[in-house]
Amino acid sequence: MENKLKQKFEKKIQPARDERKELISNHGNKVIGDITLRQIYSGMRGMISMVTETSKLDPEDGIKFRGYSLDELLNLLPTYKGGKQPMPEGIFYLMLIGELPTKEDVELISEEWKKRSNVPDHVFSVLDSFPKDAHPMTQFSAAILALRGDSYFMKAYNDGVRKKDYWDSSYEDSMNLIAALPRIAAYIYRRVYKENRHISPNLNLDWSGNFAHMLGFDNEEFHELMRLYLTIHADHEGGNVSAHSSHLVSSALSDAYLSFSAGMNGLAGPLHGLANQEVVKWLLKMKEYYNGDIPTKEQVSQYVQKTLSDGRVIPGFGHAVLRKTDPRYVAQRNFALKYLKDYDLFDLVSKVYEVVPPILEATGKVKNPWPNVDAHSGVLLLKYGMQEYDFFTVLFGVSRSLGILSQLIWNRALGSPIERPVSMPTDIIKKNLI
Ligand code: CMX
Repeated sequence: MENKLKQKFEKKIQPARDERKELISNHGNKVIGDITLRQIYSGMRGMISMVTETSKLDPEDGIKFRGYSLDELLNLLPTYKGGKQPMPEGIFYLMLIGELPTKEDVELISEEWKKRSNVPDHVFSVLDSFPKDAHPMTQFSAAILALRGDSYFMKAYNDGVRKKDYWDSSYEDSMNLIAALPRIAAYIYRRVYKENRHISPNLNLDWSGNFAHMLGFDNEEFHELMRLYLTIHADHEGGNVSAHSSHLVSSALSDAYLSFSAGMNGLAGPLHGLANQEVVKWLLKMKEYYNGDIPTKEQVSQYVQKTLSDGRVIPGFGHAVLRKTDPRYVAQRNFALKYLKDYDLFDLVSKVYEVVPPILEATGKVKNPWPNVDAHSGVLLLKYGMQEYDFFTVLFGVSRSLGILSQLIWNRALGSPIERPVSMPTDIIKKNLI
């Protein structure tokens, strides 16, 4: 399979190179957006400044992967035998090749990742040297760097590989890294929370199923949840903090390990991926505040007001691009409506969904009062017994590897240049106003 996928990818390269060359030489001077002073002071919001092939985020319609909405993909991507949820192998194929996968394509990727899933012992030694209370994202990022000794790209680069062939060793690194991540993540989980009682991989399972198994969850419903979870978190176009920081670092020809680890350091921030842990903390604190009972809508409303008046954000709500309920939230809510109907924390999440948007809207400043992906993911995991919420961002990170690394392979194939925008001090900006 490896060759099949790699060969298929290789066939896509030249036409894409020609297309990019043609676009730049025939339309290179076309202006595709103006930049305002407000934008450069506001985190470059809305500024078109990079090219990402794998997915595109629409403020109203949400994420589209190679033109397909999440809703469509939940029906179109191949599922695991007897299951209903999409397999993340499928979304990886779609992002890399640009076409919908067949069941066979997906099964072959599963097999390929199994073959590459061995993690060298020194990576576990690095993890064992961390204090157990080091945040799981710190351990995750460090373990990715520890894997780097195996970088095919760095070896090829040191051996003088030609630019047009950079993609080949980057493909190898990316496939190896994706294959190793579940084992690394599961090792962190079992080390920190389960007294180092590790579970050997079950290579009869798919990527998600084996990950769930190594974490210690063999319930088939949880395996299905993992497939959904690892699919929907995979990519959110190129400008979000994790994808963009990986992209920036890889543009200096840093290999897949250095680049992906950089992205994970961005994902670990509370305004980005760490929000999934913050949501659970906030929900559980709210429950505790009301003596362990699920609060009424009025009480939720009071608690939300209190959070805002304490000068804090409501975690899991708002977005820099989206302007409606995140389709990834809806996908998880639909899963919960099927499997978690009577779960009290799902009831709380549903109340929060009703109560928060009008309150955020009334502040007059929040541009998107609706929930994002992180508002829902935590309770799904809690329901199946995964209580250790400071681990949740690692799950997000495992999934995000699919988007970031398929894009990295493309960037190498297309010879994307080093990223180097221009910055300005305020006094020069002021002079330009006159
Ligand atoms: N609760 C309270 N205030 C919020 C808010 C929220 N959920 N979302 C935005 N605001 C505030 C901002 O802090 C900002 O306030 P100031 O002007 O006082 O600084 C104002 O509303 C305008 O912000 P915005 O333009 O609507 O939002 P941004 O693009 O600046 O920020 C985001 C987007 C996601 C960082 C923000 O909505 C937020 O902090 N949300 C909570 C954290 C969260 O859920 N992050 C996860 C996002 C998804 C992901 O990446 O995983």
